Amino acid sequence: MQIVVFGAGSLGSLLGAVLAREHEVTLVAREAHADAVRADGIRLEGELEAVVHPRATTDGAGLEADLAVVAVKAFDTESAAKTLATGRFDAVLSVQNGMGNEATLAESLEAPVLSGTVTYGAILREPGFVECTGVGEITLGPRDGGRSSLATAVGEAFERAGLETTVAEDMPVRRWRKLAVNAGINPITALTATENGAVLESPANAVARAATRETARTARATGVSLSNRDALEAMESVAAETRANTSSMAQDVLAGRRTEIDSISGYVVDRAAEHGLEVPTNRLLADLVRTWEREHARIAL
Ligand code: KPL
Repeated sequence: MQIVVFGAGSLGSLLGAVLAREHEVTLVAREAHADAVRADGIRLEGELEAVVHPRATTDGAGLEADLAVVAVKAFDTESAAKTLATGRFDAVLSVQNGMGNEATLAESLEAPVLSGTVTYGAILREPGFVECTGVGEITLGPRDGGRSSLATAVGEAFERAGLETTVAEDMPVRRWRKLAVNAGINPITALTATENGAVLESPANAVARAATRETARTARATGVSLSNRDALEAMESVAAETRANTSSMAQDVLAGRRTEIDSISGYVVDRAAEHGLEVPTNRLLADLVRTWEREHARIAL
């Protein structure tokens, strides 16, 4: 299968490297990373090991492939969608954090947009070098739920490359469950510069649980059946399984980069407001991370 991976940060580079063991992969990456990949390939270390030689480019315009995997930060989705629209793909799969990305992609693209969640851990250590900090699972399917032969074909292609993949018919609830996990773990670990396991300990645990419960309540208000217990179990089991990992938002803060707070806690606040719900913990966490961004993030907001 020909696959373009759009956005070669930590997760995109990990997926691109693993997929390149079996498929013809092109990475759309920043200049230093693309140069390193063209010169020496990608070195994958940690829980998965390989050296692979995918194509790499900084210019995502006009590309054609069977599949585009979108792994850009949530706030870059709109511009990625415009660039992707200049190319041709049979399917597009978003593996991004946060909510609303698939809808943004679908507005600009004719190809069917699949939704994905990923629990693999990754850190891009330097251009051309990505560490797998945890083998997890990819779940993918049609963004509105149900079956599709396209999702099955993508799932099989991922499995052939050695990625643990489940094809699901209930992506809306899975996306909200992932959002509840991210709302519980990401802002707290970013604000306190701790690893994921910190949210299992007092006093952070009570805050993480409150943010997770509020997210589940908001999901139910939008018509998605996610119980508090299901969301809390998911948040705490991911935190336990990835105890020693640095969340993507904590990585962003440590690197002085803009975070995905708007599409995680900010998304919960906005959807809750539409349904007349108060979500004070998500509101506070969003406000604090945005305060950090205004003072420290190196890019213009
Ligand atoms: O998705 C994640 C992230 O870091 O963004 C979690 C689930 C928290 C794993 O680190």
